[in-house]
Amino acid sequence: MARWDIFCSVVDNYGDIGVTWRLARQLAAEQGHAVRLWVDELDAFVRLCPGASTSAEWQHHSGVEVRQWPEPFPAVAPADVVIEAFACQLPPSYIEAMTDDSRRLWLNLEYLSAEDWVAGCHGLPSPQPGGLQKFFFFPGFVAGTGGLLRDADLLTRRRAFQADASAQQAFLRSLGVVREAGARLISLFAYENAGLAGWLDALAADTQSSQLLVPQGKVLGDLQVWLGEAQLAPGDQHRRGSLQIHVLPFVAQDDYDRLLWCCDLNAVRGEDSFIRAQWAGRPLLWHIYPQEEGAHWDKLEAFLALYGAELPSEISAAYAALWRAWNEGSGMEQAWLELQDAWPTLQQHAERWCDLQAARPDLATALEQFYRNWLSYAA
Ligand code: TRH
Repeated sequence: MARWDIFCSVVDNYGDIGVTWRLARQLAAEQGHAVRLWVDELDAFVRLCPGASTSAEWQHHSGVEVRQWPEPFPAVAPADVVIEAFACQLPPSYIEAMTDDSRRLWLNLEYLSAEDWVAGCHGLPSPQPGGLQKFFFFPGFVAGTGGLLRDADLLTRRRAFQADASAQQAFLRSLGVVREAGARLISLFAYENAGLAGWLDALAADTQSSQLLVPQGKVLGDLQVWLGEAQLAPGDQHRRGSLQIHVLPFVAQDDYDRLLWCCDLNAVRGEDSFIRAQWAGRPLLWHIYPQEEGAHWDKLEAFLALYGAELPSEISAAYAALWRAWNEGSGMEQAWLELQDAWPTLQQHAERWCDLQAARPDLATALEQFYRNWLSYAA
């Protein structure tokens, strides 16, 4: 057992804390490490872990010691492995204390990208003042990267749940949703998106009925406008043509997995929900986190190229067109209609893709291996 410190600065939204909280739990539960998760914004943490406190200096959940990251930073002994998530700046006093042991490993856990350059940068060292070295650890979809976060029993639990209609029904009922016979179930988690109206028009006019499940979040504003409603709240339901809309509360992180597992299509965003939708084994629609100067488009295209490589070319092109329309915020109606015959193929492909990714070491296992290699090198 080693001591691991993970530092999380909540920049925006829930992705930073979503990823680090998941990683911390996995390192504790599966690798048996003593994990401290330092968080500068506990409000975001509590949304994912509703039993937690927004103000406790320290608290324990799921085998992890969750610490408030205070300013000034207290004098603590640094852990054996130190992870700064997404290039957050470690406290200077902590860095200074890290110089006492050359076997300590310092990692910067980077954002996920399917771009080619990632494998070339994964694991590279960066010399730091005081004789320290920091290593870049990149998640990724291909050999030579750090892999994806995936709990050991995730796919077993997911498949058991998807094979159990009454468990799904009970879960959906707990959210106030009764599944209509023959309806397509879609979850919607996205940033503000001007493309929503066109998609909803298409769903409402469709011959097949759909139920759209929308947890509270940024996209509700566009939904309100489309519905012509002043204010939407969890529990609200609205019908327009073939489309039934259910507004849900923002659920705990494990329940969000169950929601994804129930649905035939998941619209997701950011980094963490994007990965969870892939593990759900169902088609997905990604609203990528927009970056300055459009840098996110390269990431989107890199993923589409990888994901679509084994699909028939016309289906891959139509699927990519839908993702581009969603991220451009226009053209959804047409892009959606052009994909209608492709769903059986996309469904099969989603499972195949999930299996392909699951055949690779997960991120926590890859981190553990990296640490062991480092120890043998540093010895
Ligand atoms: O919240 P996000 O938009 O976070 C983003 C991204 O991570 C992005 O890469 C990063 O740069 C930016 O923040 C700062 O999307 P993401 O990553 O999907 O995180 C959402 C988390 O919220 C994820 O862990 C799933 C969780 N979630 C719930 O627990 N319950 C819910 O009801 C919903 C909708 C999400």
